[in-house]
Amino acid sequence: MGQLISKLWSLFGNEEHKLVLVGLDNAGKTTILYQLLLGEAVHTRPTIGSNVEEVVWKNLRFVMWDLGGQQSLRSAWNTYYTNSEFVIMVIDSTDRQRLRISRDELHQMMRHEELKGSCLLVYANKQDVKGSMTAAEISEQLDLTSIKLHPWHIQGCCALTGEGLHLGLEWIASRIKKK
Ligand SMILES: Nc1nc2c(ncn2[C@@H]2O[C@H](COP(=O)(O)OP(=O)(O)OP(=O)(O)O)[C@@H](O)[C@H]2O)c(=O)[nH]1
Ligand SMILES: [Mg+2]
Repeated sequence: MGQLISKLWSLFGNEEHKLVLVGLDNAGKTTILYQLLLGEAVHTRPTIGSNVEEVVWKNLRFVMWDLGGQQSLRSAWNTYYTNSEFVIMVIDSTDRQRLRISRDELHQMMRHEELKGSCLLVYANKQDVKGSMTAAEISEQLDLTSIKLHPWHIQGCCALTGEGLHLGLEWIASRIKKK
């Protein structure tokens, strides 16, 4: 009975899904959050702490936590992990030099006890910039295939136009349906 009610509840779109948006500073996390919320590119400043917004999409309600990515702020990411169903890691596809740092942050993060059972979406952002790395290249450099305990997916996107962002959400929706 309880399960039936919770299924009906989710069908009516009342269930909230918590997501955390992480990635290095300047990756485009805040731009993505507000592109999803407002459908436009907003002017951003480096995030100190976090932004949180409720994004409703196709009958799904997401509570999205956008975390500041500067080095000094990354150690606080884990304080947001509780009950997160999805991790969205945003990569600046033009930032070849710091991809190793992203890889290390990502693998350390996905080992965290509180993210057990979470799914990982990687946005390869800034695909509009000429010469940016492809999603396949980023996938390889991040060593995504070594992540066996979490379902993962990588999606190229451009937060300025919104291109690719909804394809990422489609994957998230498909994971929710599988639960
Ligand atoms: N060309 C291009 N620029 C982008 C894109 N997405 C974001 N930017 C720019 O990248 C810069 C950083 O974007 P933010 O969204 O503030 O980055 P952030 O990841 O939230 O950074 P922190 O808050 O410091 O962690 C801004 O100047 C954005 O306009 C994109 O898809 N293409
Ligand atoms: Mg930000």
